[in-house]
Amino acid sequence: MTTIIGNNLPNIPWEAKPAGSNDVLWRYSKNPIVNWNPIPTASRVYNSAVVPFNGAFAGVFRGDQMNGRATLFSGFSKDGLTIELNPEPIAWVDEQGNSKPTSYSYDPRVVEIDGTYYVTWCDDMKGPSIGLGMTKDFKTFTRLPNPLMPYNRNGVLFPRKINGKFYLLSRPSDTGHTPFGNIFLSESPDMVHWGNHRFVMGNGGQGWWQGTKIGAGPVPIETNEGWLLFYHGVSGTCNGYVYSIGAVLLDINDPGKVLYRCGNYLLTPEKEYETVGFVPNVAFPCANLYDAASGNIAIYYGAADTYTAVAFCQVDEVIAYIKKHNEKF
Ligand code: BMA
Repeated sequence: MTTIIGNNLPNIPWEAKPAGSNDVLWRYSKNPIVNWNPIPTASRVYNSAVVPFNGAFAGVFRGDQMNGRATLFSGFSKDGLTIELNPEPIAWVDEQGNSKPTSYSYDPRVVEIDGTYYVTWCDDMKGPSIGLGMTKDFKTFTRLPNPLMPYNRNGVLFPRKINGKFYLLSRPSDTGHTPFGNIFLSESPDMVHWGNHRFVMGNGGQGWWQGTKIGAGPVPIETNEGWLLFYHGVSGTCNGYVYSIGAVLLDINDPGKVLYRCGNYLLTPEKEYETVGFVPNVAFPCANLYDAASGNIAIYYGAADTYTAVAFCQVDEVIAYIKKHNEKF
């Protein structure tokens, strides 16, 4: 039996699989949870990073402002489904407390490590790069040194040190809508100096849904079988990119090692809120919540670069599915 190694959080969003459904990852029936123009300062809030906070939930959210530029907003939620967004973008400070704004910022991930919430995002460092910051209260946000050189996106930290080091997944890129992309791993003793960079996994295989590029999604979930990582895979159709959600199991002590990788996607754009919007055909996962006792997992994903949506799965079932459809790349 697969078990999640982590906290029991019976209050995470959850909905049982609809009768008759064959989905391993099934959508929340009331999707989307964030609609067009949720706050006066952002027309679309979608790639969203929600975490447990003080018995409820908090998060960092990508919001596209009225000038079209992406920035990050904080927010809180009692139930993980109704999000109260702060209409003022996050006002980053440096470690001395001086204002240190970003020029643009998008695709946040948030992870709690030893009582500190670390935020990673796509930051502008003369081009896209990984931004790193921290908060304790989701009110004051402090920037830390950019961990990697440009150009890079989809920085995702592991939720604890492994062999005494912090671990960061990332996806080196170019300056635009990168037509390639593999997932790499870096490690650090102190969140400042990153090295021992390694290739983890690449695009391609038999799965056309991940033929063009891939990028890590939510923070990996620790299980007794390995790290469960959901990620996005992109196919390049004649009508543009299509973003689907896939999953892989990484070795617990050496997360650069792939144990099982699912050849099938778990969710691909299908519903109207995924196929119609600012950028059609995008399902982009940025966060997951879990309850260790029940094995229930809720995934937050951006839909069509317009909406925030939620989907559910069960750890046993999803890992069995990954193994069943394991593909050697
Ligand atoms: C990526 C990022 C994401 C976005 C996706 C699909 O490059 O910009 O924020 O969801 O493209 O447009």
